[in-house]
Amino acid sequence: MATAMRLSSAVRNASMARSAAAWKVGTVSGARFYSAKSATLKETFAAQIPGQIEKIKKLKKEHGSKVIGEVTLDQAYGGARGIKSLVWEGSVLDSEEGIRFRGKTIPDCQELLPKGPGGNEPLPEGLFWLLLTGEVPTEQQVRELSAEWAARSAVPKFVEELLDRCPNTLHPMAQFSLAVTALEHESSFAKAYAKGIHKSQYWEHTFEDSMDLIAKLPTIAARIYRNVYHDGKVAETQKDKDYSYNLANQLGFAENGDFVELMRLYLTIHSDHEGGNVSAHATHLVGSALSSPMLSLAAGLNGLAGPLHGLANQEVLGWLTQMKEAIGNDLSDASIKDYLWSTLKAGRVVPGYGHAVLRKTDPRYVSQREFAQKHLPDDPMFKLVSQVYKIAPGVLTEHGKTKNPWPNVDAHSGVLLQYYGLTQQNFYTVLFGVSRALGVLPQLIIDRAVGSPIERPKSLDTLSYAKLVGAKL
Ligand code: CMX
Repeated sequence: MATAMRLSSAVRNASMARSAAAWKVGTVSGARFYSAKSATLKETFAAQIPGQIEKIKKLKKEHGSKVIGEVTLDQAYGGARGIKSLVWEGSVLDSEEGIRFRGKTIPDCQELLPKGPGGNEPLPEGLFWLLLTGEVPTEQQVRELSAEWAARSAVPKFVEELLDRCPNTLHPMAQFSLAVTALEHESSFAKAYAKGIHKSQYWEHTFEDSMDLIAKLPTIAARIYRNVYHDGKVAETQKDKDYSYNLANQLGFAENGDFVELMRLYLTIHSDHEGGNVSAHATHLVGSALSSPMLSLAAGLNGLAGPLHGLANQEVLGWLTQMKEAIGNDLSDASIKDYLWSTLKAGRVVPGYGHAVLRKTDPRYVSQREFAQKHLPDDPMFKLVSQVYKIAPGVLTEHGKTKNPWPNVDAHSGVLLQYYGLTQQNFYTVLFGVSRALGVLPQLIIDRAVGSPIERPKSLDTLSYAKLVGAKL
């Protein structure tokens, strides 16, 4: 109906772009470039919208009343675990196999996505493209996306000043969330909505905001890092470099090419983990009220900052450091086992182990382990991590509580970062947050493009649940 017909000019431009083998003239940072025309990300996505809307409409019309699951009382009291009620196009998490981004495993992405100059790791720009469109971009499309993000990277002065005024004792994640919230001031979506726009235009403003937001995150993250731990000076974004290079450079680590490669891998694998995890779900939920991408992402970041979710990567390094202090150079099986039991007996969780969905070693852990085996095989902390990997699953199984005794993504990331000198673990979740934006914002754009409704599951009180199951309390 009208939604499909009223599609914005971007859709028309997209079909024109595809039919014309034209040459494109552009400017990035004042420099004109000439290149064979390839569709931009916005054009590519715009061209998909009518088909996607039709697919969903057909699916709902023909099968809308079919039952797709049942809900037990345990699930209602158990954090909604396993209840199918969210739509998330970018990735699906299999409990045994791990994550697939648009059907592609992490090794597939490492093979298929364009790499950085002279590097082996995929560029997160390519993953963003894949998550939004389901298509693997060309080298040129990815280079143009890098240039576009670099061109949009300037952070408003008042946001920089906000960060500069934060006490160093305010956790970096709280500072990050504050800065992202403050970017609301620049929101194209919020401004357009206040003026009054047609629903069919929501996605374009969401797209523009998401691109701006992502582009500014490295500078914001680096400002927090340089303010809290160094001299407060942040390098300019280099307009001819990729996103991960710029993040590494602004943090102060780009001289080491391996660190830049690590950032490419890190930002790619931490991006998306389907829709039910706290940060993805929170972004999606807040976005469903048509809050701007800035406010929606800030909500997700606040969730990521919890120790059972993203903050676990900070917790892991702290826990490993304490273990090292306690056991010294004795990395024997018995010594690691004792330490694990002392953690469990103290009523604490073993950080970096367990998962709400996964039931095997997280492939994101595996890819980081492979990176370590290649780049830092003799690092003492990597050796400790490897020993914990050998012993912890057995101890956790014997402990008998966790449904998944295997490591998740957070069990490995800190050890890689500390090896290159990024030792301030309280900062780690900010890097996770930069990456998570690349996963949750594509879905927000898709939600707005296909007209997803405001989210509003049903809640009941305990008395009502008791009645429902025929129990007397
Ligand atoms: N160490 C000790 N106990 C653990 C555990 C661990 N690593 N993982 C789970 N358990 C315990 C739970 O606390 C729970 O105990 P209670 O019954 O006393 O409440 C029991 O095992 C059952 O939990 P589960 O169903 O296996 O796991 P959940 O889905 O409830 O929770 C998670 C998943 C990740 C929060 C949990 O495994 C955990 O706390 N892990 C450590 C923190 C961590 O690494 N978080 C990062 C996850 C990845 C991410 O989101 O970034």
